[in-house]
Parts: sequence; C-alpha cells; structure tokens
Amino acid sequence: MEIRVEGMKCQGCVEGVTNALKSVPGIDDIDVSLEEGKASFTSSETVNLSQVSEAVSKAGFKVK
Ligand SMILES: [Cu+2]
Repeated sequence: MEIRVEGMKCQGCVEGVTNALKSVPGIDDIDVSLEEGKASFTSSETVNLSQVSEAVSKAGFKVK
C-alpha cells in the first residue's frame, strides 16, 4: 500500500511519518521516501486508511 505524504523536508520528518505509521494497528513494514514524498507499508491485517491519514496529520503532514 502506498500513500503520498506532503510536507516532509528532512530525515526527521521521515522519522515522524514512520512513527506515525507504526502507531496504526495492522501496519508492519514501513518505507518512507523523502525524495518521492511517499510512504509505503505492508500490513498483516486490514488497515483503516482514515486512521492512517489521521495519524500522519497529527504528526504534522498531509496525506494525499
Ligand atoms: Cu523535517
């Protein structure tokens, strides 16, 4: 699963997004790309996408 994340500017932002995604139940492997403005993850169970965007927004970024 891949999402676009707006507003990442440095490695600290990448960590912020990574941690936000880690907090969402069901998400396993996370790969956040600063250059591409993307985050991809695998999930073992169904992931609630509104929960994903809420967690990322709370961290200060925008999901597109
Ligand atoms: Cu940053």
